[in-house]
Amino acid sequence: MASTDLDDLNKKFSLDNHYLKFKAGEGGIPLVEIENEFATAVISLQGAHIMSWIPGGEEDVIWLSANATFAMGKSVRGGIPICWPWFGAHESKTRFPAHGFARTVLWTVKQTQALENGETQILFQLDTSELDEKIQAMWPQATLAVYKITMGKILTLELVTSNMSSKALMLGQAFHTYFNVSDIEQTRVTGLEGKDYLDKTTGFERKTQAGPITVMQEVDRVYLQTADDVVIDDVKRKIKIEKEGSLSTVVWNPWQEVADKMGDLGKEGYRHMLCVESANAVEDIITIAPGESHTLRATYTIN
Ligand code: TA6
Repeated sequence: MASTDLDDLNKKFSLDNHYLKFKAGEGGIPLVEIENEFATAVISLQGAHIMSWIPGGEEDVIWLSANATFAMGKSVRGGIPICWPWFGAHESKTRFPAHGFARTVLWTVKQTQALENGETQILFQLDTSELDEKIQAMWPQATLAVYKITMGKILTLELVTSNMSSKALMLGQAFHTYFNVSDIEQTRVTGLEGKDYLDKTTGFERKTQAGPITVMQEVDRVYLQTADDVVIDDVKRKIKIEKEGSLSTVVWNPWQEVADKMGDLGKEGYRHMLCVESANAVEDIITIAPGESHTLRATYTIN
């Protein structure tokens, strides 16, 4: 079961030579602050949701809305939400929450470690058989997620999903990362040229990407069969996204009108965020046999 006892968490998991402290965050939700010689990070225990990652000398790589609300059971606008065990709308039950339930439940901290190379590692776990009845009613299939975050000059995310049940598991998932960009109109995403995508803004029409991605209006796309690395080319810096175990790449910016309706994105928020998500979605969802696992891995590098 996920502990929210801060004294207990600090006693068990604080590290001698790296700063790592559990605190009460907004809305009373526990978070952990981490600092090492390379970077700082803030991670909420609800959703194992990374809120900030600042490598030395950089602005935050992760965008978090100034209008985000923090409450138990509510998703947060910004950061790195984990969409799991389905992506987007549930395939048959429209009343089920979008993007699954992993982002709105507390995850259990299993381990922290100061690595020899100076990076800090933290391990979270979510065991669906320990979740409340409401969630188990939506997802009766015993499933285990283990999420390892390695934080330094590079950020590495690794999510291992294990099927603990006796029938095949269909998994949709994403690191729904909100990247902080200085000016959306001058931002380019490269690496997906010539790839097919489903355009959610035109009823999931299938289209082909011509040239780098630019964002001058609402963009909501699932690029299919894309194991490729992508680069977000911001005027100030380049963010390289490398991934494994991910066949879809989602690119999303709601633009002004949709953002205004959402309410928690802030007035000018859409100008400074871009979601580029390492995912397995729609046609690329993963089948995991009983007793087997799947690993989704992404690394973010700045230059
Ligand atoms: O990943 C893109 C997307 O699925 C969009 O369609 C958009 O609605 C976004 O995620 C945000 O979803 P949320 O449930 O966090 O409001």
